[in-house]
Amino acid sequence: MHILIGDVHGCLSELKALWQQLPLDKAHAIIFLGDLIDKGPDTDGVLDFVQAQRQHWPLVLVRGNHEAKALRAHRRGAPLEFNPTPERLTLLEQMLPFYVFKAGQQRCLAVHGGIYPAFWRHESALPDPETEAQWPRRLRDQVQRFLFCRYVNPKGHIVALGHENAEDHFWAESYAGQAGTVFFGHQPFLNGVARFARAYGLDTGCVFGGHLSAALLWPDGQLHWQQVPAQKAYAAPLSWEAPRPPQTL
Ligand SMILES: [Mn+2]
Repeated sequence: MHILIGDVHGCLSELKALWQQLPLDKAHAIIFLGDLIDKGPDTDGVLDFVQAQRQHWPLVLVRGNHEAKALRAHRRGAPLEFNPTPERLTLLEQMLPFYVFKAGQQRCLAVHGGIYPAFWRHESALPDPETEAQWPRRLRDQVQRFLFCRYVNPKGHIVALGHENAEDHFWAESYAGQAGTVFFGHQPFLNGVARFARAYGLDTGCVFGGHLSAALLWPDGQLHWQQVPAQKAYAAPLSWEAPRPPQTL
């Protein structure tokens, strides 16, 4: 089984509560979809908790835009929303740009934001995420956009935050399944897990007072959900985070 967990954003109490409900087993991969950090009450605690659990369980950490931003900020000496100990920075640096896996016969992709349609104009397949350091610059730039992907224009390019127009759409609405079934975070869906034809949005806005959600994906393709309500709204959503509700199934 694969267990996928949406954006934690420093919500340590909710993460610990969710953890209690998961069928933890060394044979089950647990995949975090990125944005473990920032906005919420205890990023330090979340990073230390994840680091500790990594010693016991097979964890996969997918990078979010907040982790990418924090690493960039740290490199130029800017302050972060958490105390950047060497252990916490190493954890962030080891996060993958995305993760490809198989659930039975089903091809799946775990990614923080999503895949914009124009990506497939240059590439026929996803590269190996483990070799990111050796990718050409162009490919790294293209994949970096997966971490930020929300709305796309009719040409399939990502629309800058707050600049969505009527002709633009949420990427998952038109995703044709080129990389298999996608599990993603990044876009908060406060009414619960978002189901698209070939993609599931697992950021259910815990830090905004929603839920922390996990998907339990069985090898036969069955999907179950585990959710923990937020103890409170720790942050207010920025207006651009829900420009208009994407069209889910
Ligand atoms: Mn994000």
